[in-house]
Amino acid sequence: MDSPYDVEEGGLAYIEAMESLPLPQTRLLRTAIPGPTSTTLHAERVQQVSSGFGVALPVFIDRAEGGILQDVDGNRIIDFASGIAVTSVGASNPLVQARVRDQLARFTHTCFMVTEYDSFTAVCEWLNTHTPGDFEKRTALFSTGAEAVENAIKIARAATGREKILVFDDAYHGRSLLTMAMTAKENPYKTSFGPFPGEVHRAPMAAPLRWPGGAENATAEALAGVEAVLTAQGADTFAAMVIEPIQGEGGFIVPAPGFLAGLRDIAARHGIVFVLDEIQAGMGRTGRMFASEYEGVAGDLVVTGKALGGGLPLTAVTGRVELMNAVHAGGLGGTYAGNPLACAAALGVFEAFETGDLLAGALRIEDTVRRVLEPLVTEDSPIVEFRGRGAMLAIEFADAVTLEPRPLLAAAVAARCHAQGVLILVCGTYGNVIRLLPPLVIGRELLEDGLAVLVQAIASVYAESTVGSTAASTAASTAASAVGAAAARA
Ligand code: PLZ
Repeated sequence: MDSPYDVEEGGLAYIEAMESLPLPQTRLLRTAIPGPTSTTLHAERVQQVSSGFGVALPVFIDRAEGGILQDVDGNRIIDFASGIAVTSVGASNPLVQARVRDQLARFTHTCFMVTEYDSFTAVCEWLNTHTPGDFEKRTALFSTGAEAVENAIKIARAATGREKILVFDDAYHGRSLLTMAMTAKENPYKTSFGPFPGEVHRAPMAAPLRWPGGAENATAEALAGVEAVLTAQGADTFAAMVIEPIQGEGGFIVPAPGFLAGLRDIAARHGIVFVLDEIQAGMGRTGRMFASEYEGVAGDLVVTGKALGGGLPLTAVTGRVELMNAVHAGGLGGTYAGNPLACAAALGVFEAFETGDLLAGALRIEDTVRRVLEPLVTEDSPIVEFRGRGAMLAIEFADAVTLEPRPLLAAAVAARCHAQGVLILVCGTYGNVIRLLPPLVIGRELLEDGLAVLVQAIASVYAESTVGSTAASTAASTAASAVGAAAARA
């Protein structure tokens, strides 16, 4: 199909007609990626935008829908990023669009601290009902994830009268000053931005792959490590313990079984508020509405964001009424906190989950991806682990024997995928993890096409490096069959 930018076919009317059509859910390469228009726009960007902003793929997007990002050169790129786990219901979900359009026509903003609107209450009610935990809850809405995490700390401090915060190795909680201190990775998040707020202490994370005492001992030994930090620092001086139920930026690390429940028990024993940062893993991403459900664990406070607003900035802190109401009146807020357009979008997101089969969709994505990528983890393969849940999945590149991270392999694979029109993101403390975050609404054929490109990219990178021979031949044959399966469907 032609790009809407091919105006010869009928000028503006043609463009408008094209724009009202659904975006075809197939990958299409019309130019190199990035194409000439993106390249020009990127050059202009460099002249205007702070160089502090990086970019994973310097391509400018014209439209996005389902599993496709269509760029300004008319290329159709498979979206394995969802704007970092935001557009789970799709970047043009009609239920989200309809509610936002209606709200836009009525009013854009009042500031909830000035005059009220009931969509704010409705979003809070949904979160109070759907977050894990069979106790009375209240919710506060905010705009960014970092802001919500900071507010969870404010609430925990007000409720406990304590100051300290416990966070974990490989954690990511944001880029504001306090959340930078809570984030583990130095570069790029923290370099040159200190000093940071004090009273942030770090404990071991029960990360199975690299746990020195072996994966089977990770939970018990990490919990002992947590107790040791608390003992050394004074357990009764901690306001909050904050953890991602599956770590996101840190490398899609699924904590060893029982770790989250053990933390909850430790927190309860010491009167520490247990805070789950579900910003990336929550809102259906893992095939359950909240990732902590897999471990049967409820937070005293749970922080949500990203997919909550369906692409509009909306985040929340939800938790026990006695904590949420411990803050003095007027102590929480923000000009844009729970903006009406964002609340309308969230109500559309809830409707999408209630009417669509999206949690099952996330599990189907996991099945398909697991079938293709898990076989690549062989004894001499630099893919040392396939992990994650639902539509939050990753492969880690490292030396098969020493586990020394191989970030250059991950970067090379991502670059080849990008050139073939598949948007892949890298993450991890060592930058050696390829993560997949497709929209939950991605079609199976598109998903398989994207995976075939990924496997082919891995095989071609192996072919040019010194990767073990069985790993290389496994990748090559997996690539051949993945490509074959995708082609058979096309
Ligand atoms: N907590 C678990 O994943 C945001 C950050 C990308 P904000 N993750 C993507 C980047 O490089 O800035 C995130 C998260 C978890 C908190 C946050 C912060 O959310 O909305 O970016 O502030």
